[in-house]
Amino acid sequence: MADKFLSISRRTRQTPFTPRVESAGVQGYTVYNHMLLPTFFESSEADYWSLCEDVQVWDVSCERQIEVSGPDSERLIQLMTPRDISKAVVGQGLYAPLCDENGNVVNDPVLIKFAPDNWWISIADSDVRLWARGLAFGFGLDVEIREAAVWPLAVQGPKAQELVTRVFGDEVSGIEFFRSKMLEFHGKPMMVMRSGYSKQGGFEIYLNDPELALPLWDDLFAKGADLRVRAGGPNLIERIESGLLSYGNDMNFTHNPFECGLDAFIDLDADIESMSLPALRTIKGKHLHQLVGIVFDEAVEFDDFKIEVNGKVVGDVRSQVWSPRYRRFLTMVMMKREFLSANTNVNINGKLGKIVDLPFDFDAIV
Ligand code: THG
Repeated sequence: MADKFLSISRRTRQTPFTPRVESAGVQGYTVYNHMLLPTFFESSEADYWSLCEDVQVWDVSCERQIEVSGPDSERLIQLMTPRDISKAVVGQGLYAPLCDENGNVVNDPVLIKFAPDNWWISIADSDVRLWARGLAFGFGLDVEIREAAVWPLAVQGPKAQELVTRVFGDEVSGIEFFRSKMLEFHGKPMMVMRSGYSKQGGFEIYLNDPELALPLWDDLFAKGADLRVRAGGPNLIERIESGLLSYGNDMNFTHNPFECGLDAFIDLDADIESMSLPALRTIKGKHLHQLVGIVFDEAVEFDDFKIEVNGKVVGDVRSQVWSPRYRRFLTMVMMKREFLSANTNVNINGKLGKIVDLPFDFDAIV
């Protein structure tokens, strides 16, 4: 489908950074959690090289923070995820699927233990607040649930640490992966976490005062000029090469975490109260699909995103991109496991695709 203009209204919420995103020359937006998310500035490919070689500032305000506070907050978070959160420390982030009573994926957020009775669910694109409020009511939990007045700004790329240090000081280098510190900007403490939706390294600054949005953006650009800082956004090429999943694209509420390859984030044997664990223990090993990579030497056009073999649909193309670095066409496909057990290739209109595990192992592919 060709790109169209997006009609913007109050429902497609802007962010405190939008004025600067606009003046930086944004060319594409998507809508994520009912909020604008910039997709590209110069071009997807030019943005990709800038991200991999220098440093970028991303308005990821749309990673909304669903704040759960009160005495039952940890109990509610644990009910929602099959990942054991009991050992998390304050300031830690945990990538964790949220799963329903059937074991299906509701969202794949970063969970943040902000304080002992205060958790933030840094959500992907689905309405977690509604589900959380329904669960809290149904289970009779003593919690408050709201969307926090917080707008994350990501700084990503090999020069991200240098840039964030120039703005927030030397304490930045001591932040470990998926850990955070409260650091001051204009006298106001904000959470700075070593995290972000790329594998190029970097940080996320959780802006908690909209008045400081433009000063923060401007400071990053003033101090990063010699680092060739650019505006960017989650980059399709980079995230597919890196095997980062995108909820709503690669998987949705009809898939379970085994099908998505999220096994590492499920503590099947943990003695925890998680509403999806009974179902997940039953499903494990018997799931019908598997998200895999299929690699082609040249771009392929799919009919209706379906992979058909001998007139039968064996897979569903969820994401695809041309990789300029590896000069391969990379697809992420939800395949029938039955087909995978007997095949290592597919043939689409005469083009041979090699089926591989995710994340892509380019040493083996190229
Ligand atoms: N940052 C924050 N919130 C988010 C995202 C983010 N919410 C939405 C979306 N992105 C959630 N999706 C992901 C997917 C992967 C990762 C983070 C968020 C990720 N994974 C690492 C990996 O796969 O190597 C490590 C996970 C771990 O070890 O815990 O970083 O980007 N705030």
